[in-house]
Amino acid sequence: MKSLTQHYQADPRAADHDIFGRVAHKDRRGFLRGAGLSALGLALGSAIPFHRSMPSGLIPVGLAQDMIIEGKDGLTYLNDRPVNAETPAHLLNDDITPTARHFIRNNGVPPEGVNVQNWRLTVDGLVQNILDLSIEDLKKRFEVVTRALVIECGGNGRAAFDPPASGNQWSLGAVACAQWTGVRLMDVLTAAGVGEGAIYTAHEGADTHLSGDPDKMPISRGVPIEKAMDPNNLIAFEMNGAPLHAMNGAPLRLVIPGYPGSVSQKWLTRIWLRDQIHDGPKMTGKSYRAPQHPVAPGTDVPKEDLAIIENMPVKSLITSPQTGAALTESSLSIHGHAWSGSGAIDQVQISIDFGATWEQAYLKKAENPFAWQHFDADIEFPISGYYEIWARARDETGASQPFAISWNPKGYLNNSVHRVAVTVKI
Ligand SMILES: Nc1nc2c(c(=O)[nH]1)N[C@H]1C(S)=C(S)[C@@H](COP(=O)(O)O)O[C@H]1N2
Ligand SMILES: [Mo]
Repeated sequence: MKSLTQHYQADPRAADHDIFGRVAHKDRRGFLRGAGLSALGLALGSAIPFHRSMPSGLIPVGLAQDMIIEGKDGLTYLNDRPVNAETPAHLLNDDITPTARHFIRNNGVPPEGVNVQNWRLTVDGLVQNILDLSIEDLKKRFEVVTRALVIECGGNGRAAFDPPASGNQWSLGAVACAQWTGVRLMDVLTAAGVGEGAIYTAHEGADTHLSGDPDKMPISRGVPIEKAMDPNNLIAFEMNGAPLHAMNGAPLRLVIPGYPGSVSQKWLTRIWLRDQIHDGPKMTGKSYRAPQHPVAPGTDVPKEDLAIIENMPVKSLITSPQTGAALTESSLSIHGHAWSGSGAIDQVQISIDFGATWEQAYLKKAENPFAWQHFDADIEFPISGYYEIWARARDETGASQPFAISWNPKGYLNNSVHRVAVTVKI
């Protein structure tokens, strides 16, 4: 049996055509029919009796989950080209996210045949000295540090938007906190000498555009110089004590915590200092932008009213129990993490009565700035029945999590209260 991945590896255009029909490469929402359906049946190893009821563009779960990426485990695949995979909340229970459980968000095709020895990073643009560094140079010239840092995709939680927002339908798991080792971005920029007039960085990576066009980059974002000079940002070459995973940017990437994950360029080859806000792919238009003021769900917000997303909002995730759990005891320990792009978390509260009353969770201090903080709480269910466990975090700026999604057109920044449903039969 040929997997969807193998099919795509062998011939992506043919695979698109077979699976999505003729409109495939531009718009995958083609109707599955004719040759497409029989190819699908072939790939699945059996016919699809109810194919007439299949919504257009649907990838059978039997195929999407058939992906195997070495070194990854338990992820839910949203797409296979580009690869996008998130981690179910209950598999994010570790204090430090194992590499196997770190989500993957690709906009293009990862580079192949990566050679660590020959890898170069160029730092240029408005700098006093252009740098052209190997990974060995980075290790020799700069202090090597290890930090636990949260990376969260700006679109994490998009699946809950109503009306829906287009883009990857992430539920809760496009977030992770791995232990990253590398050199400080600040130290490298200082060595290059930030030139007068430099206000923004521009990041480039070695991945290629889905179209195959070598002149197009899948994504190139940047941050204001003040953010770039934050000592917590890393140019990382290790993840959890081992070389980076191929899907998480091997051999070199940026980790710029606190901002949307999209600024943390993977397969990093160039940092370019500019005298204007960077205008690379996914920096312009409506990408990674949100209205500055709340808007009613479904509002068509003009471009001028959208601002580039900077600090990610305060958020928490319950990692135990798992939603849907059938519990047989009245006492339960709850576990999870909380984080914010704007500083430490100072409180996490738990409710099992739909927010009528809240109990303080025990909150650990962060291992270092921009690491997530773990919380635990012991609760008692009074009687058998259906419960929702809710968690709500507050950061040191006083910001807390809303109940409703603050809707925006592209489905970013969903930090609404996490709700886990359980049944209790004592
Ligand atoms: N070169 C490159 N860097 C990239 C991306 C990409 O597609 N190409 N995706 C970005 C986005 S949108 C996110 S959320 C993070 C995800 O990092 P991860 O895949 O290691 O979880 O990488 C960012 N860096
Ligand atoms: Mo992202």
